[in-house]
Amino acid sequence: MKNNIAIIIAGIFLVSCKSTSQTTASVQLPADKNATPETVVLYQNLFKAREKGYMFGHQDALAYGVNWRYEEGRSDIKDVTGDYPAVYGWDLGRIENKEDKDLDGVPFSKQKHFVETVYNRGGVNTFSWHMNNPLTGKDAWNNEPGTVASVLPGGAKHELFKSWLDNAAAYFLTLKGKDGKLVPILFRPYHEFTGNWFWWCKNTTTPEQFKALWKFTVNYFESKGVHNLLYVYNTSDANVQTKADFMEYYPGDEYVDMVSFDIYQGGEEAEKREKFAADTHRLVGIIDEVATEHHKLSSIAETGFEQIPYATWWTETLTNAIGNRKISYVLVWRNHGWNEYVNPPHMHYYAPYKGHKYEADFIKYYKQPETLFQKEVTKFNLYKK
Ligand code: BMA
Repeated sequence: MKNNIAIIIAGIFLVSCKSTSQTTASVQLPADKNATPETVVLYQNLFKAREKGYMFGHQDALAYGVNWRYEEGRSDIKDVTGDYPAVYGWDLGRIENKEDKDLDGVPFSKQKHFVETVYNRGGVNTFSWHMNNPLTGKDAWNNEPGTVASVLPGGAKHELFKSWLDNAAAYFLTLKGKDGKLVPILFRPYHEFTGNWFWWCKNTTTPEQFKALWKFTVNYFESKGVHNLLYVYNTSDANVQTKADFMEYYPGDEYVDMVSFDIYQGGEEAEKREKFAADTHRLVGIIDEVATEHHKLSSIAETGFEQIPYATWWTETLTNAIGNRKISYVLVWRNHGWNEYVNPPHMHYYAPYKGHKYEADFIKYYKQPETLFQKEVTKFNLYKK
C-alpha cells in the first residue's frame, strides 16, 4: 500500500513536470535569453498577430519612392492606400566602414530616425545586411571561395570581421524610441544563402561553416550587450525543393526566432507566373511546417515583381500563393525609381505608387481582411504585454 502511494505520488509528480515543461514550451521566448522586455513582448505578440492576418512590409519605405526622396511622413504605400506598411525593411550595408550612407544611399542618421518613428507608432522594423566581403574588400556579391573561413575564429579576417560586427552592434544600441527603450529589430543576416551570389552562399560555404558563422554572430552581439534582436533565418527560392534543403544550414532552435525565404517573379509569361505561384506556395508550406514544428515564426522576407506589370498580381498571384498559411509578414523590395546604374537603365520598384497603372488592385489587396497595415497593427500594441 505504502509503495502504491509512493508510485501514485511519483506518477503525479512526473505528470505535473511534463505539463509544466509543456506550458513553458508554449510561452515563446526569443533565442537571446537576455532579450529586452520589449523584444520578448514583440516576439510573443507576433504569435498572436499572425492569427489575425499577415503584415505587409516595404523596404526603405519612408526614405524614398518612385520620383521622390526624403519627404518627411511620405511613403508610396501611404500615397496609394492612406496607410503605412506595418513592416519596414532597412539595410546595414556600409556600416562595416562606418560610412555615412547605406549601400543604397540612405544616410544612417535618417535611417535611425525612420526606425525610431516606426517603433513609436507601433510598426515593426527589420534589417538585412549586404555586408561587404571582408576577405577582398569588395561588395557582398563578391563570392570569393574561402571568405567565410577567413572570418571565423582563427581566420585571417576574423579581427576585421569582429570590428564590422562592433560597428553594427554600436548602431543597434543607438536605436531608441521616445520611451527611451531600445527598438526591437527582426535581424536577417546572411540572407538568401541557398543562392550563389553572396560570399556567405552555399556554393562557397559548407553547412558547418555557415552554422559557425551564424552562431558566432549571435553570440558576439550578445557579448556586446545587444539584446534587441530577433533572428530571422532566410533562404532564397534557389536550391530549396524540400524541407530538408531548407533546413540544411539551420543553426539550431536556440539561434533562430523566425524562418523565411525570398522569392521574386521573373517575368509575365504564363510559365513564369505559374512557376512563381507554385514555388511560393511550396515554400510557404515549408516555412509553415518548420515554424510549427520548431515553435518559430515565419515570413516571406522579400518578394515582388519589378514594376508590377499586370492587373492582378496582388489579389491573385500573391494572395493565392500564400493561401491560408499563417505567416507573420510579406515584404516587397524597394521603390528606387529610375535606375541608371543597371544595364539597360530601367524603372526599379516593387510596390505601387500614386498613379501606377494597377494601383486599384493594391487597394483591393489592402482591404483584404488578412492583410495588416500600420493602422491595424498600431491597435495590437505590439510592444506592450
Ligand atoms: C537589389 C537592388 C539593388 C540594391 C540591393 C540591395 O535587389 O535593389 O539596387 O542595391 O538590392 O538593397
